[in-house]
Amino acid sequence: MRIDILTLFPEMFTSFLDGSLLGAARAAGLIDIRVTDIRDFAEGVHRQVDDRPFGGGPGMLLMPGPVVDCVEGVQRQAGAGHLVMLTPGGRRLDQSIVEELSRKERIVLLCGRYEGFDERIKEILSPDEISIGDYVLSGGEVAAMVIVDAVSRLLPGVLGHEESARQDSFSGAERLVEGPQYTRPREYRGLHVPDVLLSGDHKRIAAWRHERAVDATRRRTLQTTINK
Ligand code: 6GU
Repeated sequence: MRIDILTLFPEMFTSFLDGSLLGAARAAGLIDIRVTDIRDFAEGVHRQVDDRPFGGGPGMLLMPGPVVDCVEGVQRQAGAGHLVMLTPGGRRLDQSIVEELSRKERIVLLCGRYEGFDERIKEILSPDEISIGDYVLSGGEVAAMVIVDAVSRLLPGVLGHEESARQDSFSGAERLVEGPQYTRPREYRGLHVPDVLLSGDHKRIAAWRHERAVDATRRRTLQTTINK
């Protein structure tokens, strides 16, 4: 898979992309990630990328020129791909959207800053607008990292342990969250690992885990409902 990240803050991605899981996957050629500075497509001595909103209001908007030129420039180089715009007004990211994105050959992630994008950017590019939750970030960069992390660990070979992605919370037909898990020691501060996990009876263990996952999912759904 190839992922292009278009941003005004390319330096935010350096340590993230070189980090353990992604760095190794990139080195192994499993995923090709490139970062492009939107400001490289700005014109004039000031290389301006943002301006005040017509009609008044706070903050600055990304101008259409540099953003559209940047997207089209990257697309000319490496093919159109699936264009994602990171914006709090987009459809809310969940594991099924992550799976959908992981099946694409190529993704372009467009990060916004300031108060948002000039509407004509959306009209011209018709991006898939995605948000990572109902709160406001100061830009799309952290959201783009969330997508790159969640998508890349689903790619064959990246995790190095395909089972662990299949068993994750929100995966599988039932979309359950994972139940409790234990490692050594068998007893810690008087708390014991459940006997069933030490039984060696894999059918019983699978049944117990499923039961705990259903319970954890039910509790979480209840809590979410209470919070609303
Ligand atoms: Cl994708 N961008 C911004 N600025 N804020 C957000 C978001 C994205 N998702 C949730 N909040």
